[in-house]
Amino acid sequence: MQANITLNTLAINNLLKISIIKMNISSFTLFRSLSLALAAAGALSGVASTQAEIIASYAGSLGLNTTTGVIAPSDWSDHALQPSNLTPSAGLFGSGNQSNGEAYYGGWDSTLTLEKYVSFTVAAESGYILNLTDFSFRTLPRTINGPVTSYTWGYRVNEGAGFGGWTLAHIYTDADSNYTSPFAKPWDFADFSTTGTVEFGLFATTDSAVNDMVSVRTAVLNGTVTAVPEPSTYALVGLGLLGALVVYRRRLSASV
Ligand SMILES: [Ca+2]
Repeated sequence: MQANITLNTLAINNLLKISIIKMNISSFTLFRSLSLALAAAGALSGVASTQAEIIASYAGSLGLNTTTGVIAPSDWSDHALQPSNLTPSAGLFGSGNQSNGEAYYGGWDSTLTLEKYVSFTVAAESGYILNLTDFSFRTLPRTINGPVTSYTWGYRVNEGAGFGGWTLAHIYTDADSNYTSPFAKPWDFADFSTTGTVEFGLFATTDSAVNDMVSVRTAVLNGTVTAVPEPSTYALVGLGLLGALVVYRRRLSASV
């Protein structure tokens, strides 16, 4: 962050020097106005380069309700509101095992249906924006009653009741079924930013027995949370440039 600002400062300072020489103006007022604009621009450029961090994290070993399968968030970002619990929708049922850190969800169908999912929501605090980059999901290679045939995760923004609006990613199929240890499956979706409420949901299919269970060990959403630049910051840049223009025009008329 500091390096970017320093580079910008050098570049703009050089531009300033060249401009001042060309205009043959050595006004401190001009320099002060442009410096003010530069400082505000520096503040803006610093906003976008926050380190990547965990936006929301769930683990069956932490915060698991073993009779419902609901998992409370174990970690979330500064300036994000506390994410909701990871919760099965109507039509599914959940349970869990605290000793191996797994939540179990049943009630799936043999084909994907948008009415059944396990999901959580997350949003930024007022004045902040979520910049979401990737997601990972960890499950256990065990079958309870019957095999899970696919895992699909999706996200949607500002959706209330209803089952639409999902951007889905099929992240596991039978082709991966030879695994022998717990696995994490990353989902590197196209980065996006929003001040809205984002819901992440798991959709699964099983080989048709209603009691087949999906296990969830962890679910982690990554990105950054950054401040929405305040209008006053933009206003400061504008004022600085306006001041420089006024001085420049005065000098021009004075020199005629
Ligand atoms: Ca990404």
